[in-house]
Amino acid sequence: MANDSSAKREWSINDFEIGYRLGKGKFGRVYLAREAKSKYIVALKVIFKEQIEKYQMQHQLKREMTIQTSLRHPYVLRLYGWFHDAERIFLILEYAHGGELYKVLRKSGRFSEPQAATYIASLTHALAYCHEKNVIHRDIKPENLLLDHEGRLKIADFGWSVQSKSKRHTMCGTLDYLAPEMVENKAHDYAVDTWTLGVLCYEFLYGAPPFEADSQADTLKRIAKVDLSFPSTPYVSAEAKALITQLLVKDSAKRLQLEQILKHPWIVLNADPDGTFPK
Ligand code: VEK
Repeated sequence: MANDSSAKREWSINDFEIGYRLGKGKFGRVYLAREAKSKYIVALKVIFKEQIEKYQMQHQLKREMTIQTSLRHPYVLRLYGWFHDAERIFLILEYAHGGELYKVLRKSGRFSEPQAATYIASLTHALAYCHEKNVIHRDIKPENLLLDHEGRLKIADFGWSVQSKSKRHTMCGTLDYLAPEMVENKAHDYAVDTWTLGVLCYEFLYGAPPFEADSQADTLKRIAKVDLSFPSTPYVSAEAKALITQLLVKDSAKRLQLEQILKHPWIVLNADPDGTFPK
């Protein structure tokens, strides 16, 4: 399973010993499982075809599978392969022993600056890698982030991600007639993930997202206004607030770029270069 020579193998449910359920979602379930021959531990995601068809999610699922299979990065959860039977689709995923990041966050309330900076740096590395491959995740949130046995962050769930064709491939002809918003379009798309880093950084440090409100309509209003304020607490440094302020910028072209995040003093000072965070 771990080595690439097995990548082309055709799998079936008989190759796996199924363990306890790790989670349950609208479209299926995730189980701890072990490949019978190698004893390699994986997370087996079981998706019901009927549900996928009912909600017309075939294209989205196929996109998620294609994208996640093509990504190889220490902070991106691996999708090793897939197979199906008459009713179900099975995704063979990397097992993240540390479980869901949001549970760790809810349990501890908020993270220390070194822990928060380590996760933000790991996410930035992973997103820079995804963007290099023209993949925009678009749905980074604590529920989609897992931790491995060493506390290393893993982006899971590429359900809402898109692979934008690079401008070089889509437009071979003249660029002279392009409007500025078209020229800037790609950078804008990618900046969606950068905004999310600002939201997450805030949530990691304060324990709640920055634009929380009583109703969804009010959250949207707060986002549109960038109604950002920092509760007074001695736990969050001026450097951390400066980074968040440079990420949560309405004009996407003015947001800090991923490379600049990695050079930011707060990250340089606080993030573990190995991305590990012991319990
Ligand atoms: C369908 C569907 C989605 C979910 C929610 N959730 C997704 C992430 N899952 C896990 C995956 Br994929 C890989 N490794 C995991 N390790 C854990 C874990 C370790 N200790 C506790 N947990 C929960 N979860 C993982 C779980 C399910 N459910 O169905």
